[in-house]
Amino acid sequence: MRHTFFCIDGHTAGNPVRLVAGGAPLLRGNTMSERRQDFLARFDWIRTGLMFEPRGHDMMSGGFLYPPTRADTDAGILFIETSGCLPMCGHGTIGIVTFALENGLVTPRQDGALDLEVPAGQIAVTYRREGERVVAVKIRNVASYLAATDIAIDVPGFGPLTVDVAYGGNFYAIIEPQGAYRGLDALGAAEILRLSALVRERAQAAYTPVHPLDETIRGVSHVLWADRPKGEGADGRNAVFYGERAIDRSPCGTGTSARLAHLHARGRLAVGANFVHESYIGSRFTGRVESVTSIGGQPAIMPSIEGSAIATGQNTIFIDQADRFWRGFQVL
Ligand code: PYC
Repeated sequence: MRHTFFCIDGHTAGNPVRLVAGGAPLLRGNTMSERRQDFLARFDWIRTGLMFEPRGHDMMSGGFLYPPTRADTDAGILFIETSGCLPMCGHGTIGIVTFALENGLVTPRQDGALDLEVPAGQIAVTYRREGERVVAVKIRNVASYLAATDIAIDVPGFGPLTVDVAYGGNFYAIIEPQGAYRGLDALGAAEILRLSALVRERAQAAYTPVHPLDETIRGVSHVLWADRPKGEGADGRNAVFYGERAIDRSPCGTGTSARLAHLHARGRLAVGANFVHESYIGSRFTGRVESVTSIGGQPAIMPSIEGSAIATGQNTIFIDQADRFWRGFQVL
């Protein structure tokens, strides 16, 4: 049996986005969170087939557009990635919205704005066009909060670290420069990849976060190495580790949201202040604490992230069960 998927490939600030514009399975569920569970139970082979080698790679990431489940939204997004189906993905949303609008795959109820459902909740998007191109996408993300502070972990061969855990659509272990961690350039990509898996495992063993409103969102899935800014006009820099071997090439939308919540809760970022966040490769998102709120009784913020994406081509992909590697594989 050969399945065909029509994709628009591209990147947001350097990180890949594969919008699967044709071939999405019909899903059961009254919310995108329920549809996510249904997809994971019945169609995870589509994710692994499209994200893993040989059709994808360690950083591959993307998603599907679905009809909305509510009358007051325009569409739903289901994210797929090497590590699973994320509750929310910022760089993915910027790419999917850009490619969908540029190709007429979604018709906004109001020009310049989209209300979208994602598994983590509802997000509001505004965008700017120049001719045929969408040149900027701003996401008002889900409520984000600092979940735990000062978790002491020991990383063998590296030393002790103190990490905080914050939520911005996924749960992040956040490490600021300290002790043996002297900054991203001193650490380097190979060490970030090697150490992050250990940090995630140890942070997760010490503290397993669970979202107060959706218990399917649980666990430290990402690691954010925070650093001082490098380029002119930036406020901070980061490297986000996800999956088993990926450093986000973008500044990471949910990571930036978690970092904004972290800095705000620590009294280091005011409501209304912009925070220009650089990625490991120097690309940028502009984040902002839009307002304060609470979630499950704990203080939270409403963050926004703005960035842009570029389509690199159309890609018709076969998953053919005659192929020994039809489900994809990872080399770990
Ligand atoms: O932009 O939210 C994001 C993201 C999550 C994992 C990779 N990018």
